Amino acid sequence: MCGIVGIVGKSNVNQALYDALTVLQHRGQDAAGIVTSHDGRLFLRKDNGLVRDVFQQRHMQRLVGHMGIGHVRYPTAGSSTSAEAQPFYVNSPYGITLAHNGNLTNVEQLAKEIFESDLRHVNTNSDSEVLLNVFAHELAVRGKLQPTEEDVFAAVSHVHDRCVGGYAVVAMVTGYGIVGFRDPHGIRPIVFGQRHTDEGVEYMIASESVALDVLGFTLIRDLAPGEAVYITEEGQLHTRQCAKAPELKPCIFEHVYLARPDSIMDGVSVYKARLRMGEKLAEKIQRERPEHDIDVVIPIPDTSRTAALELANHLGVKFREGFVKNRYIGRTFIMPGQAARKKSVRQKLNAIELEFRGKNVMLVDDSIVRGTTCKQIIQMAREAGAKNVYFCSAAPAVRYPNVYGIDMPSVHELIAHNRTTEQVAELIGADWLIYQDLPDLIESVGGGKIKIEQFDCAVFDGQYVTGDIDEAYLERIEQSRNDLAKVKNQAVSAIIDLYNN
Ligand code: PIN
Repeated sequence: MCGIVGIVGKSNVNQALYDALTVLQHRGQDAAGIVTSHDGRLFLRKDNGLVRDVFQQRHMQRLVGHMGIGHVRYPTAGSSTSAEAQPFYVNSPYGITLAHNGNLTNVEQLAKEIFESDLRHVNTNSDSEVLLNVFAHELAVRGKLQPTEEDVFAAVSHVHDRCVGGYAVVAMVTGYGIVGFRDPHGIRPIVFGQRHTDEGVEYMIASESVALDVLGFTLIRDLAPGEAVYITEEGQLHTRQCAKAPELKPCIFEHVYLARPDSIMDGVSVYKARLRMGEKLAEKIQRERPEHDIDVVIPIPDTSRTAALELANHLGVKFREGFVKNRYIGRTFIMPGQAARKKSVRQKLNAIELEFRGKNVMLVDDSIVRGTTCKQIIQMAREAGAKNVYFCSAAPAVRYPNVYGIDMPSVHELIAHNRTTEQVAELIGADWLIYQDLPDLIESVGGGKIKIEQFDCAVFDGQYVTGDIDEAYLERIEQSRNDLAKVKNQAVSAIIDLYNN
């Protein structure tokens, strides 16, 4: 999962891009980058780290220009070095830079084609660099000295023909404009909006509407699946449907956990969807145990608060903040003679004992993935004196890997993979475990004022909307994860050895 932004403004856009990236920081904390264009020149700064650490005054001063794009990266398999921070750049044609949220599922075949047929070199393991080269090639073959919107849209159409997977993209064609586009299933989110200034109208493209809100832009709308928006450097806006058979099937996990609650995605308020998740959970509890003995509902901060609040309301049970989260977790330093130790949940969360002592508590989290943190949290609730610890997940059991750009552990690390609810309850140490039912989650997100019938729910049901995912593919990504983990472990051991010797 990553965050993307693009702005065509009337004055320097460096500060606005920086601010937008800080608003999108929840979508990725691993690396950040901004590229701007001024007088046909590009100015780029990208590195590993949080937005506030990557950009210093001296970098910002260099990022001049009225248009630019930015990216925050979440670590996914194959993207961990600063060379793989985005935006990516190719010099031909025109000088194109690109930032991408998602994952291409046919990247191996594309990388081969790019090298063997398109005669292009790709320098990293990132699928985003492959995507950029496909787009650049498709624009280059139009053979124009000055690309028009027709050329840009034709290139996007060819990208749709060649690329499979989830992708929301912003790309800047140096000196000409910024294009945003979304895959034909609309798996990953992307919106665009405008704001009026004394100098004229400015446009922004972003992963989430909250970035527009905070910067004073008004949301025009989401890009439809397969659609592209092209804003010229002079501020002319064009949109076009570029896919042959677009079909909206957005990733439902955005609403469960990834997106900020104050965003509107495909017309649906993430906050309201989470409230409905709480309501549906309450209905399920009432169906399954009308005589339940829950004394108090306690959210595990932060994401689950919205669902937990409504769950408590509908059950008529007290809602209490039983856990306090430390917002200022520090870095882990590797000292000579010590091995790197993972930060424990204990350092991030602390229980307020008086909310637990002698009570039957219902803890609520947005989802259970590995089950490792929720196991520790249940243990903390017991140590704080809870009589019984019940656990509610606002999402159904996560049983399958994600292949469209969410960094999920491999299938064997998913606690619910090949396990029943009772088995998971036992493993995490809950006296009672309730998962949201998938139809209820779908209804929570798609059953409000704006109706969406189909979603990518693959992590819950194993049905991949692009139709190209088989066992062999899943095995390959599992293998590459394992290889990557090995390389990372070796690197950590090497650093520790260095300190020790
Ligand atoms: C964390 C949101 N959420 C908490 C992410 C824990 C799974 N985990 C997914 C639960 S926050 S586990 O609210 O945004 O801080 O199943 O792997 O133990």
